[in-house]
Amino acid sequence: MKARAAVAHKAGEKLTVEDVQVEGPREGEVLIEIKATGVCHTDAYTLSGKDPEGLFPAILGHEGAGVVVDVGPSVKSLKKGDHVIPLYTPECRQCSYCTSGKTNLCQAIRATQGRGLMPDGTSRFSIGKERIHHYMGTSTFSSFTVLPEIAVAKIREDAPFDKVCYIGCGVTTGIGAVINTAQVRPGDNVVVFGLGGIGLNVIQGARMAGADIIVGVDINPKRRELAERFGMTHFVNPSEVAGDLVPYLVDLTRGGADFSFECIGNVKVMRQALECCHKGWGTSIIIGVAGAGEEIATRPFQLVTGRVWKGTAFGGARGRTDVPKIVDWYMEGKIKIDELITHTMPLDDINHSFDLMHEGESIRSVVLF
Ligand code: NAD
Ligand code: DAO
Ligand code: ZN
Repeated sequence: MKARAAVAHKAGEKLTVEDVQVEGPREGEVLIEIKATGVCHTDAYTLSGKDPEGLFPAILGHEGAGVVVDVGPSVKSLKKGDHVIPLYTPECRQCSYCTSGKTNLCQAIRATQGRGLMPDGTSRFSIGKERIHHYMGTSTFSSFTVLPEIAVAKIREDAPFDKVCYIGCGVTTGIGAVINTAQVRPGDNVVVFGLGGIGLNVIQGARMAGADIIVGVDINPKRRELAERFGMTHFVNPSEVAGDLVPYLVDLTRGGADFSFECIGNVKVMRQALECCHKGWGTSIIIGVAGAGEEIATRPFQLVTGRVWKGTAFGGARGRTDVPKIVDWYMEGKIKIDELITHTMPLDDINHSFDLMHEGESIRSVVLF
């Protein structure tokens, strides 16, 4: 069948919106009509060419929502008409990672997903004779996409696609990092570095968890007002701090953060995030994705004296289990999403969403199909 998609032909070039061929679902796969997709920093990172795993040509996008329009043989958990969110982190519930109960990093389709292919080693996308790669197993910048059943979360039908698509990455990553990975408890003090699409969700997760002091750190002063509405209690602009940022944050949190979160992808900030943690127990969670080849550094004594360095992917969430619950939280008014979707646009204008992101103007742009 024909679909309309934004295609990334080469690293560093703009996407081109064009017709692509999409093959129907094979064994264990479903065809999804995408209704809305967010545009995340990670799409921009891959498009820029900095992603060592980036493959071209590809259809990017990993923050979508839509409707199942066809199912392949042996699909049991989904049917035509189901409302769904595609998952870049699948949940097979059978591999040793899933059954360990220790991680959300299901490995069932990891090898082929990393090569931009479906689990049988082929692509469902083409333009003429040219094969187009899938991206993160989701390729939501296409009006139709194909996913394995194990990488699809079924959601309630009254949830608006143009809002809950954001749960496909940013919302779940930020809130999940607080609840699943850090397990912030009432009264904890938290520092969040980077108040963009991820960091603001960390802030709202910290507020939900009952954190006491919630410090937000960002070089963009425009982020302050929204972060305050999401629960930030103190704003710090590093360029306005005289002297070192780390001791300033240690003072502000009365001895150091119980938890800090790096939501930028900057290895220098990752060090500050670790070192502003409380001696003896403070834990720093890396969420940001750093450039290829970059490394983190600190003095080992920081760890000897009890600080802990951790990371999280997709907020530690098990997608098929947790994503429908997060959609319920939104529908019940327990979490905010609308305020973070600052721009919407048709697929034809998708390149504008990358400009807005680079200019620091948007939190989330959502493309409507
Ligand atoms: P974003 O661009 O919306 O936000 C980044 C924020 O950091 C901006 O507000 C910017 O002003 C601020 N910033 C930049 N440099 C800074 C500095 N030196 N000090 C303080 N603030 C600074 O990006 P986002 O969509 O929120 O994504 C953040 C990071 O998270 C990216 O690296 C993205 O790839 C990554 N990410 C990780 C996961 C995961 O599962 N681990 C999931 C999604 C995104
Ligand atoms: O299982 O080895 C693995 C890789 C899982 C990939 C998880 C990616 C999470 C971070 C990338 C940013 C997502 C938008
Ligand atoms: Zn698994």
